[in-house]
This record gives sequence, structure tokens and C-alpha cells, in this order.
Amino acid sequence: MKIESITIHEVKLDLKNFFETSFARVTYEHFLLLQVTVDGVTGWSECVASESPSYSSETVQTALHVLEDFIAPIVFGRDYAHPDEVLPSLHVIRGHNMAKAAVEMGFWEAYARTRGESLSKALGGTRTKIASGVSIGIQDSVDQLLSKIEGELADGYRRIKIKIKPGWDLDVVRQVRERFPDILLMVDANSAYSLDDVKLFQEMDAYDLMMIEQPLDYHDMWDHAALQKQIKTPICLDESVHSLDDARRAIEMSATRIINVKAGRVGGLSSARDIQKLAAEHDIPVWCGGMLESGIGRAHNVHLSTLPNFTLPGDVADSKRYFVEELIEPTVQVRSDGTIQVPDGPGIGYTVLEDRIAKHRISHRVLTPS
Ligand code: OSB
Ligand code: MG
Repeated sequence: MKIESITIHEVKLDLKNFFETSFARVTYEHFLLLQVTVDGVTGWSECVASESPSYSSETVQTALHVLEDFIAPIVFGRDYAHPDEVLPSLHVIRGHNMAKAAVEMGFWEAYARTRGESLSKALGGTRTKIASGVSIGIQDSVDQLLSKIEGELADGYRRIKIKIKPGWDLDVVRQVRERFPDILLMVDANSAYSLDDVKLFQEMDAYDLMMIEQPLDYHDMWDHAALQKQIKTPICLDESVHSLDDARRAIEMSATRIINVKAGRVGGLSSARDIQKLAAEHDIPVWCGGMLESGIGRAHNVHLSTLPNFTLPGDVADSKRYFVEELIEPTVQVRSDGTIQVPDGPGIGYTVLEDRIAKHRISHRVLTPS
């Protein structure tokens, strides 16, 4: 199978509400959409690199540069027998997993379409519906947070994640727990703390959290292992796991008891699939993370979440929580029981609205073999 062209759409979409993490407050998303044409069949994907290097070191501009100048020349020269070969073919490029994943995921979608299968089936998925949770950003007041949580529970979500940062942590968690004693609750710190904060996390043990996501440094495993020894609540790594080998190391050193899997962060769907399998062999459950994706990336996440070890509700939520305008039809919908039905049509199984993409596009380029 040969990649014949890669079309890159650079897009900006306004969010309905601001989203605040420990590192930034955003009101729009700036990202890339790819069309990867493989032997005449086109697959769509979304590159989850952000405008600024705050979640990871990649950005929209680094992704454009690396896609154009390094990834495209390599993939155009190959004849692939399977999508699993795409990421290994790029091993001479250090890092830039989000840029690599964008091509790999577009290839996977084209591959599934060629076979007339859903992406879930092509990946080896075993679920026809997935459990959905929500990630709620830092708010301007605790009252605002409590009313947001109330709304999400009313919409059917079965797991609530709240973002924390120094100054918006223990007291907020205490108030949420007092108001909602029985919900599945977790926190995500996006690397805002250090081992100086062990006492804070020990105090969090009192609130029956499902897990604490990425409390410490964005590349760290060692300190996370030290923290895990001193607290009862499971640690879940997000930022620190970039590959199957990273997942193995984190598990071997007991730095993580749960893993947030994001295909973009780990170089694509093959790597995400391998990580969930390795984790299963060590009784480590995983769940699918989110990067405020548009419908295209969201659809990929829906299919990825059907793999067997995605046993916890993920951050794959209803399209309506995110952008003023969505790029797919139908939109991703969460039902009143908190689940999403997985489409069984070919590939992602949603229709991409190309006119809508053109409307929000700020650049457009087509890469072909030279
Ligand atoms: O850490 O999981 C994260 C969004 C952007 C960057 C990082 C993260 C997030 C989320 C939102 O938590 C998940 C979503 O609803 O897409
Ligand atoms: Mg996270």
C-alpha cells in the first residue's frame, strides 16, 4: 500500500466555553486535519498538537514543519503491508509523535475503508458501545463547578474528572465530594506539582478518588513512583507515556496503576493498541483520553475505545460540549445512559463536512511524492 498524497488543512474552531487546565485557559482550538490517500482511498485524521507547547513540546507549526520536511518524504518512499508499519518507518525522526500519529491514523482510516470495515473492527475492537466520562476545566468559582457537574450528571455521564492546580485543589475536591458523595470522581493536575506536595496528595486520599492523573512533571516516572508509594489513590499517567516502551517502564517501576491512552501522544493507533494490551497483561486498566478534538479526532477516539482493555470511562464526550460548529455528521452523541454507540460503517463511520472545514480553514496544502 502506497501513500499517494497527504492533504493538510489548518483550522481554527471556537469553543462554546473556555477550557482551563493548570497550564492555560483556551477559548478556541487551532489544529490540523489530514487526508491521507492510500492506493486511491482517502482516510481522515486529526493532529492533536496545540497552538502552544504547553501540554507537550509539539505545536501546530512544529507539526507542519515535521510533516512536510521529514515525515512525508519518508512515507512517500514506502510500500506498506499494514498500518502497523507506519510508525516504525519513522523511527529516524526523534519525537514529534503527534505529527507521526496524524499520518498513521489517516492511513488506518483509509485501510479500514479499503476493507469495508469500521475502524474499530480493523483495530480489533470488541465493543459496540463505549462508556463516556467528562473532563471539566478549572472554573471561576466552586459554585460554577458544582453546577457544571450537576449538568453533566443529568446528561448521563458516569465519571467526572476535574482539573486541579495549586490553589484549586484540595478544598475544591472536598466541596465536590460533600455535594456528590457517590459519583465516580477523579482529578487531573497536568503536571502542576512536585514531590514537595506529597502531603497534599496524602490528604486527597480521604476523598475516594478513582485516580489522580499526571500530578508530577510531564516526562517523569521516577518521582511518580515515589509519590505512589506514599499515597493510596492510584496514579494515572498521561503526559509521561509516549510509547509502548514508556508504558512498560512505568508499569515496571510502579509509577502508574492506570494509563490514559491518547493515540496522538503515543504515535498512533497501533501503539495505543499495543499499550492497552501490555497494560492488560499487568492488570492495569486504561481509558481513552481527549485533546478537545473536533469530530474527526473524536471519531478516532470512539473506535480506539472499543479495544478490550479500555475498561474505564474515558474523556470521549458528546460533540455538543466542545465547538460552536462541528465538522462531522452525525455528531458524536452520548445517550442518557452515558454511552456512545460505535458506528459500524466503513472507517470512522461519520461523514466529514468538507464545506465546514473550508469555512474555518486558515491554510491548505497538498503534499505529493516529488
Ligand atoms: O490532560 O487530558 C488532558 C485537554 C487538552 C489537553 C490535555 C487534556 C485535556 C482534557 C480534555 O482533559 C479532554 C477532552 O474533553 O477532550
Ligand atoms: Mg490529562
